[in-house]
Amino acid sequence: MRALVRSSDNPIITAMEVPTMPPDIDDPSAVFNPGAVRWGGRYLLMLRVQTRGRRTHLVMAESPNGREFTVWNEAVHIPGLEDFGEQIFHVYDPRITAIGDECLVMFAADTVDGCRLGTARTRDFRQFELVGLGDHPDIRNGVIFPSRLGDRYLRLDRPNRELSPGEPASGDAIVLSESTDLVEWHPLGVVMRGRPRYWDERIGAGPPPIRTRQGWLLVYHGVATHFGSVGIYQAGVALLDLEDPVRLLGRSRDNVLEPREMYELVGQVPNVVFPSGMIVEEYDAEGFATEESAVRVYYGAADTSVCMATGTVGGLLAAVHGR
Ligand code: BMA
Repeated sequence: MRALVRSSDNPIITAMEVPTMPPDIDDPSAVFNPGAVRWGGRYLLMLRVQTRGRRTHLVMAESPNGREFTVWNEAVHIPGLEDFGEQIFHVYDPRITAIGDECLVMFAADTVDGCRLGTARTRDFRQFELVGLGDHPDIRNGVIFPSRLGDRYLRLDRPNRELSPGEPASGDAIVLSESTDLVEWHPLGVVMRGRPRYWDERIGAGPPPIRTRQGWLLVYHGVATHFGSVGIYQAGVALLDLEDPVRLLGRSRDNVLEPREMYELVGQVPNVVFPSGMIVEEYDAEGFATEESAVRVYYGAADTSVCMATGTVGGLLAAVHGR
């Protein structure tokens, strides 16, 4: 049985639905890799919009039902990013975590010294406050857990390093880190590594993990790099210990979503499904996602459009154990 089933409306958002926002956004090339959250009774996505100049903008979209989205007509502005003292070329791949009465957005920021992970906070997705830009030399795929452990925030991240000579730096380990101020992060240990020669040789967290009674449910992406073509980006699932999330409890043997449809196989970067947002419909009174609950996973397809796949928490948990 498939743990995730594509929406028949895919792709649910294409570049054609992004309104013109002069002077920066006009007839953009692509929209993909969205962060997702249910907030204020609405489903919200933070889209990565790419223009013909290959410049990146973040733009919100909203929906009453998680399927039909309207893209806002103003781009996200995070004050303070422009005078950071170091040129930021792109801000992209935002992951959204609702925690307490606010949302934290963790985003990748490309600089001349590599990729950094920045954090912004918001309550309405109109006004943002920059919390900080971490100073790890090269890191990506940062996702903040939706609850704290005492006074510590937890996140999963993916340090980059040169894995093959001449190729862009990438990563093969998901690391658990902690912070009290969301600016300085300290690594606690490696949660999981890539599996050479299989579907997930290089890996990175997808959306922020979901709290279930069995553990933290994580959707992650894996890249198979051992083919002659470009890497194949797929999605899989893992389960981390609730009290000690550096402890991996299980991990799907196979992927649960891989490029198969034309909109995933062909585009700006072919052969990519990149899960970045996930919304769980139902939590019990103690804040655990119920196994019956529907799940919506939002993903970028071929770095070109936004797609959705659905399943249940129980179905994803079963896939962790390869059942
Ligand atoms: C990764 C990131 C993602 C992108 C993917 C496929 O390294 O840059 O933003 O979607 O590659 O190009």
